[in-house]
Amino acid sequence: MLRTLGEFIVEKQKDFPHARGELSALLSAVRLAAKICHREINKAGLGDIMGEAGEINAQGESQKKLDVFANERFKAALEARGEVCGIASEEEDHFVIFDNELSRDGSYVVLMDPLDGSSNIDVNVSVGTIFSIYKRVTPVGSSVSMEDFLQPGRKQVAAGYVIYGSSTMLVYTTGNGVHGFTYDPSLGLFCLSHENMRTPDDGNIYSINEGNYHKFPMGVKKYIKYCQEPDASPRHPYTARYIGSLVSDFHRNLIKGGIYLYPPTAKTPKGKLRLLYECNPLAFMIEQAGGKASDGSQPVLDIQPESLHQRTPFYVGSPKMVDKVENLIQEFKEQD
Ligand code: P6P
Repeated sequence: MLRTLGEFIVEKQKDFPHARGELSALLSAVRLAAKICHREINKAGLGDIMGEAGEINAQGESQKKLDVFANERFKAALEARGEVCGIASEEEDHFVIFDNELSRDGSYVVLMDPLDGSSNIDVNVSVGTIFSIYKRVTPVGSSVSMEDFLQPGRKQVAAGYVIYGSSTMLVYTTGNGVHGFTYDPSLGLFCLSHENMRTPDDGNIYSINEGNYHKFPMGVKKYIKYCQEPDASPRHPYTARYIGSLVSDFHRNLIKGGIYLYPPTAKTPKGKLRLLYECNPLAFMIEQAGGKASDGSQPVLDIQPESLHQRTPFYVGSPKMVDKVENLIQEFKEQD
């Protein structure tokens, strides 16, 4: 029996704190923006062709980089719903205040990476949107401020991603399990396809850019060699899978079991990934699915953020695999 995202949200509304339709309004904004981005991403190559006549495409719209396009679409959809008083985005240097009658009394803030891995679009590889939702901590009706955005990941009330892959999926949690919806463009509907997703306790897929090997912490080097040992366990040797698109690698490992690692490197001594709108939402989701997410020494969700765009090392996936790499990082940290 087909169950749509809208129906599922209403069904689960009681799970969302202070529910008075807030969850449905928030997630319906994400749903709308996701549909619009799906449409543009799925014809990105054509966009270039249509845009050959200067900067104007066949619809008379100015050609935009898709991550800027996605940022504008999600911002507009969230502002139009009135529940959100401000957003932070990888595409915005500062947080954006929604200063209008409708949004000023909004109780929520949203942080997002509107199109993660957008450089993959040129080579037709999956990309994703990642979002994180908090209840504001400053008084409703006052102007949203930085402290509303710099909350530890443990305080998230909802989080999710959209993966624009062989199919487009919206996967989210409100703290009551992780649920996946597959988009049917012929109906214009997200349909429940993965209810209550759980990640396997252990796995044999490791996802890391081994090109940075020489600059990894010693414990990470030891972990990579452990994965490659032929007979360290019945699962060995592990399989290396690295798409170069965080949401895609995360989604595959969530379903099959595995670990994604982005350690500190020479170029990015704090790691490359952003704490607030990449790591925290995915950490919330993986914990809700029975997995773990660490910065190498503590759960990512416990980090007290200090700035909007701060980075963190990120180890996320099956709990036994995250434990193993954490233990090796701690065991060999004197050699870093
Ligand atoms: P590297 C894409 O730019 C991204 O933010 C993630 O989607 C991806 O996992 C990672 O960076 C890839 O980074 O340094 O391996 O190319």
